[in-house]
Amino acid sequence: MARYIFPKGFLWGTATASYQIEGATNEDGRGETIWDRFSHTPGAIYQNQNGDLACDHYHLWREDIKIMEFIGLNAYRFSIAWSRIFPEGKGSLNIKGINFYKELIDTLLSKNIKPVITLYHWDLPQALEDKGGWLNKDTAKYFSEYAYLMFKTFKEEDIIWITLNEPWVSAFLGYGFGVHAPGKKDMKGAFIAGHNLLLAHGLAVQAFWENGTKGKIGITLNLSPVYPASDTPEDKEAVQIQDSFTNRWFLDPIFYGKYPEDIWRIIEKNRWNFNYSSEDFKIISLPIDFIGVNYYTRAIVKKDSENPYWRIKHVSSENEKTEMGWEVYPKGLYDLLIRLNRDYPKPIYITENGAAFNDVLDGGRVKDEKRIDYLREHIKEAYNAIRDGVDLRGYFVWSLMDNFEWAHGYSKRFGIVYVDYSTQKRILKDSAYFYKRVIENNGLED
Ligand code: IFM
Repeated sequence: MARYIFPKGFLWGTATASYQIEGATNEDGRGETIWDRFSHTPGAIYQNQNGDLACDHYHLWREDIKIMEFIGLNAYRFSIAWSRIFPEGKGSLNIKGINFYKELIDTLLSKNIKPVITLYHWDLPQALEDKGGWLNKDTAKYFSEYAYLMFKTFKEEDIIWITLNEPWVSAFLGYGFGVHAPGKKDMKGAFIAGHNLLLAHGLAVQAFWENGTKGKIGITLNLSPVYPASDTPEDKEAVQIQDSFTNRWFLDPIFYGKYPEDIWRIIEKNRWNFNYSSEDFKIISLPIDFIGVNYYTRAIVKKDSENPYWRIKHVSSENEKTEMGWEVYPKGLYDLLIRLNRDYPKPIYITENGAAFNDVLDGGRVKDEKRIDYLREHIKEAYNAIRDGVDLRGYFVWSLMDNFEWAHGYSKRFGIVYVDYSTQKRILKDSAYFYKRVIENNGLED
């Protein structure tokens, strides 16, 4: 029997995000966000659903914390809605918004659940989007002012702060491919948005260090290891391009203060170049405490001369897929962690890992065996990475509960807790009981 027992003090958490769970979008002075606007645009979201009510966590958060206590979490990752603090993104602040998060944070701390707080999980105040959003460099400055206020408010608390969640997704799905808010379709714009997001991250890190905040600071990136479809030099080159575009485009500036050259060449060829100064990179690469990794699946690519921009094509494997169509590939998590440890050495938290499956509530129970298998196999690979030298400090299941899955609305369920959206009743799935046992044992036996 193999044993996978994690180091003492390892964080076992779950993750959520404000727009996906809170609801109460018009309450207590919260300002409109790009996701309110986008989700109310006909045709943008599956069945025109929106986050107006979501899981009503804004009202049910006490009950949700009780669930966290029952599962035994020692950490909880959530995000602050910028527009609850600054309804217009800047200027006058909204004390009711601060009080909401203060109560939430105090309660978590009183239950020994460490708050892991994302400052930006995609819900940009609409007032800032009206001035250009992430295409406007000023947004980075306003973000750092909001971040500074949060660091000051919670200066004495032992919090893990995450500046941004998945800036690649914000930039490319929001400004390049138009499938996320604000729904813009312009590749040059996506690269500019990405740069300003990186700058926002750096300025917030600067604010963190200047303020002498007690906690820790880092960023969360969505990362996928890339594998070639064959051993040909062409397919290996395709791997390089895909890796530079999705992984290194954000890692390299943060760790080494520069963009990967191969992508910059593609940018120039397509006349997507934008201006930036070397000063920007000094800020973007300010030291951080850790890197947050969101891992769901891997990418397999081959060369494709027909593709006008990237000359690569994604290839599907025969392996099992989740409801999102994402291949289940636990070994990819191991490969990714080993590579990060080699090329970008820093403590790591797996800030998201999980799967959407077609859960059925039957007689008050959800037997989500596939999710249990998914979690078990990924937790084992996380353990293997620690065994092989990776400084991994925590693991967060996405998600605590089913929620608003962006353009997919409520059609994809990622939670270990089932949400009956007609009553807002929470029902622990079998995976929640599985995770409870993992936490009690600080690992697995298999
Ligand atoms: O729901 C999202 C989350 O907001 C960011 N990471 C991926 C999750 C699943 O798609």
